[in-house]
Parts: sequence; C-alpha cells; structure tokens
Amino acid sequence: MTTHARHSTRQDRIRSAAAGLSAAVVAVGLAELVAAVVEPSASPFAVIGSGLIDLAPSWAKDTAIALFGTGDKVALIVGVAIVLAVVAALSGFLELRRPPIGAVILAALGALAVVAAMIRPGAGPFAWLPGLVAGLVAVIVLRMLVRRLRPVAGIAPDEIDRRRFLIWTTGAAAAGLVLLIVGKVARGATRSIEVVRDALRLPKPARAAAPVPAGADLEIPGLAPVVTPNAEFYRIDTALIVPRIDPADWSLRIHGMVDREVRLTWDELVALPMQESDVTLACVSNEVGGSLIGNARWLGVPVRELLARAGVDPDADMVLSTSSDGFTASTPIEALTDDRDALLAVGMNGEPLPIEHGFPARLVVPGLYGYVSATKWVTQLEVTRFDRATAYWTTRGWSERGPIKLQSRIDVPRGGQSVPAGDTVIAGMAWQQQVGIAGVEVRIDDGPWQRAELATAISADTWVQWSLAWTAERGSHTVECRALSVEGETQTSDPAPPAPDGAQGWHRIDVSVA
Ligand SMILES: Nc1nc2c(c(=O)[nH]1)N[C@H]1C(S)=C(S)[C@@H](COP(=O)(O)O)O[C@H]1N2
Ligand SMILES: [Mo]
Repeated sequence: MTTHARHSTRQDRIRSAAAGLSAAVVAVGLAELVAAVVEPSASPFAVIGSGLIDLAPSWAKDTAIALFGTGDKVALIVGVAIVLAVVAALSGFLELRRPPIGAVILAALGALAVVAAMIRPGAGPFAWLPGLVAGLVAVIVLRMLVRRLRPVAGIAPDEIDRRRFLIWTTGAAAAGLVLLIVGKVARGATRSIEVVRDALRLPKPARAAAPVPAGADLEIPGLAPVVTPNAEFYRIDTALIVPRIDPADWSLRIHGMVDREVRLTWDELVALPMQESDVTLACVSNEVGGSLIGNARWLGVPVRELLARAGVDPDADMVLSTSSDGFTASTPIEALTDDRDALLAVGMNGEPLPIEHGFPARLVVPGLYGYVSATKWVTQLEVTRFDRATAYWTTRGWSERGPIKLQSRIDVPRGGQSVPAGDTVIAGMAWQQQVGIAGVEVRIDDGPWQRAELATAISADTWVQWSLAWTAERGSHTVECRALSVEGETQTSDPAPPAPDGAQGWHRIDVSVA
C-alpha cells in the first residue's frame, strides 16, 4: 500500500464520519421542524430526553440535579446530542466499510424516536411522524453522501468528486442547522416543556390530605373511579395552542385593589407550605348525565395566604384571574379567602399539573364551576369588583357567578344499554361541592323512590359514588336518580340547559332488559 493510498484511507474515514454526522444533523433538523409544526411534544429530543428521565433510576436523577442544578435539563439535552453525534459519526464510518450497517443504525435511531414519542403519556395522533422523518432522511442522506466516497468499478473517486462530497456534506449539515433554528423559532421559547415538567420535583405537602377512605370506591365496572386519573380527566379550555410555560419563566402578579403589589416566582411559590386537598372540578357546560367533571388530589398554596401578602382592600368583592393566554375568570373574593382552601395548585394526583391542565400553576376553588374559578396557566390575580371588571365567559352571556348545582348521574347501566334479566346493579355519582351529599334516590319506571347506598365520601368537596341493587325484569325500563344534599335540598326535577349557570334536572336513562 502506498503512502498516498493510506493517506486517502484515513481521509475517507474522516469523510465518512462527517457524512454520518451531516446526515444526522439534517435529519434531526427536519424532524424538529416537523415536530414544531405538527406536534411539539413529539420532538425527538424531548421524547428521548423524557424517556431517559423516566428510565433513569432516582439516584441518577439526584446526581444530575446535584451536578447541574437547574441546568440538569440542558445537561440532559447536551448529553443526548453528544451521544447522537458519536453514534452518527460511527454510522457513517460503518456505512462506508460495511454497508448497510450504518444506514441500519440510523434507521434504528429513528425507530427509537418513534417508539419514545408514541409511548409518552398524552401522545397525540402524529407523535410518530417526526421520528419517522428523522429515520428516513438520515438513511437517504447518509447513503447519498457515502456513495460519493466509494470507488466505482475499482476506480478511486477523483478529487472533483471529493470536492463535491465536501460541498454536499457541509451543505446538508448547514441545512440541518438552519432547520433546527427555524423549528426552534417556530415553537418559540417553549422547547421541551415536557422534559422540564418530567424532571420537576414537587415539595411534600405541609398539610397532607388523609388517604382516600377504603369505602370511597365501590369499584363497579362502568362506574367512574372516585379519583379520576389525570389522563382521563376532562379538559375544557379556549386554548387552541396549549400554553407551554417553563416554571423558570413563570410568575404570579397580584395587583389591583391591594395595599402592595406582589410578584411571586416559581421558586418562591414552591418554597411556601403546601396543602393537599381532594376537590371535584366541574364544568358549567356539563349536561345532566354528562362527563365534564372529574375528581383529583390537588397540591398547592391556599390563595388566601397569597392575597393576605398583598393586603386586600375591603371594598373589593372579586378576583379576576388571568391566564398566560388571556382567559379570565371572576371569582367572588370570599370563595378565595374563606376556609374552603381555594388553592393555587401546582400538583394533580401526585404529579406536576399536566400541561393541558394548567402547568405550571392553576386555581382550584371548591364549590364553583371551572369557568369562574379554575384558571389554568394562571399568571395574574387582579383584586377588583364585579362592577368594574367582567370575565371571559360572562361577556359571552354566562352567569357572573357560578356556584355548582346539586347533581347526580347514572353511570351503570349506560343509557340505551341492554342488560340481562336478573340481579344487577344501578350505580352512579352525586355531588354538590362545599355542601356535601346526604343521599341519593332512584326510581325505576313509575315505582317508588328507593334510597341508594352511598359510598364513603372523601369530603364535601368531592363527588360520591352510589349504588342500588336491582332485580331487572324483562322489558324496557326507565331509571332516574336524584341527590339529597347535606343541607336538606332535593335535586330539582326542573330541567335547565347548561347556559347560563349550569344544567339541572334529573338524569334519566332507558334500559332494555333481555
Ligand atoms: N386558561 C384557561 N383556564 C381555564 C379555562 C380556559 O379556557 N382557559 N377554562 C375553564 C373551564 S370552563 C373549566 S370547566 C376548567 C376545566 O379544567 P380542566 O381542563 O383541567 O378539567 O378550566 C377552567 N380554566
Ligand atoms: Mo367549564
């Protein structure tokens, strides 16, 4: 082997590694851009980073945090990028020597990104797309570039080809970097909020909620669980694009009719004593028998304590809360200052608020419909008066105040379902937050009202399950239910649509027994 040949071999090795690197950069750039446009949460970097965080044992996370502090997510991303660069360079080298091993490795990385994106909780319908794009582009570009390094029919590629190779390789890498930047701009400063959220550790509650009582969940198939898993929690908001707020950039401003304006950062907020409470959230748009209601264990700071810091003007009667995307809710000030423990919540069922449920902070006020109380992505509390400010839904014809109405619903059997004759069960939920449920009655056809059995209530602020044994006889039947409150109220039969202040009436279903 001549000196010249050995020289060019080493150069080819470097060139092939550069080809691998360049293919990876253009693939990642395009995939990140596709993710930014189609599904930001499916960014290959974010999903692989999140996957690594999930997979990492807690000691590794603790070490990363100890080493890098709040820079741990940056460190993670840089780490992923370095590993990717090394593997890509190696793939280029292998593609030249032992094709198609290099292409297979890059395709496998793309597949990994697809899988990591699809198994994320809350993965959207196009979560697979960025990874697929990355894999395809990486393989195509790699094969294109490496082909130029390969001798054709025993003739070594000449210097012109090599120059062209250099231009293509640099061009692809440059294009990839431009795509990355465009993708980042497209997504604003919101990159990988999932990674930030996944790595976030919430403080332990200073006042923990008691465990959910053993008898609170009857565990009847088809009956809503008494604690709603986050993934199944109804979502209602006006946000076409979900606000993606890094806690590091978040702050809450309390202003208006106060003695002194207060601005609270995330670090200041989570340093305060936290309280846990179980609260059932309900949407005013929920139809009788509807499912726009859910129950969660919230972690947060009582709003009362935050307002006290600012000093509330006694003439104020309302707090207008505003979210980062401009949604507003008007909450009577007494609901935020009395002992019901309205929370500025940061946690939901043991994890940070899901992004679509208000990450990093939202309001949770027992006893009021969400539209006048439960502002997600909340950034401002303006202490004011009902005669001075009007909230988002109030300007659209909904009631200025929204106390939750006494309601109940039948979950089992489902309306329209046919059930086999014989012994079966009727079961459902009942609620009037802040008041509490004393009983539920069920009527079958035009028979007498029968008292259902109540599950153990978690608290007056949560819904409660109920059930009634039923010996179903062949034929068509109607089943109705009505709740009785702790205050002695009976749920009204008088029907009303959701607008302007919440649906009412009895839930009634038709069942055919075969
Ligand atoms: N920022 C913001 N917060 C909001 C809303 C909204 O549109 N934007 N909708 C409210 C309504 S109408 C309801 S019922 C609850 C629903 O909360 P969830 O999506 O977490 O269940 O959020 C409230 N908070
Ligand atoms: Mo709502």
